[in-house]
Amino acid sequence: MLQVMIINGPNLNLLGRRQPEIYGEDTFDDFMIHLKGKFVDSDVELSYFQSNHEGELLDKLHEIGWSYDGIVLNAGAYTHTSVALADAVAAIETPVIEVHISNVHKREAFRHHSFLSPVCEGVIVGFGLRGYELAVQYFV
Ligand code: CA2
Repeated sequence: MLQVMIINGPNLNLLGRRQPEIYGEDTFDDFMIHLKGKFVDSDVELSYFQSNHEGELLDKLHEIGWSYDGIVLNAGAYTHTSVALADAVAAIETPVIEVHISNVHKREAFRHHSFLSPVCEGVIVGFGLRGYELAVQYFV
């Protein structure tokens, strides 16, 4: 059974509660039920972790980065600021797909740069929550 973890960074716990015009109307917990249903016949176990704290995101990458088969990472605003997260993604063995719900390239210039993209296996932006499904599909 493949082990794939979705990791969300800061403020993504607010999904479905604020700014639905950018991030949609679904909470992530509701979306996880939908996503698990999509892969029910696949040989994959999906798990989910969210934190607003950079150090906790680093700890989770270190914890699973040598045992899981895939990581789907939306590091939120840390994408644009965190050398530490980029170093962790580069250090671990598990391949990481970077996902963004919104098309960051259509937004403010500070969202156009990602410290993570150069160390990720691939990048999916702008497809809403569907991007997480596309990323999991890559690992299955
Ligand atoms: O588009 C994405 O997925 C982002 O990673 C979301 C981050 C943003 O800083 C990145 O530039 C792009 C922000 C997450 C905030 O999520 C919210 C969700 C609902 C309501 C308010 C914020």
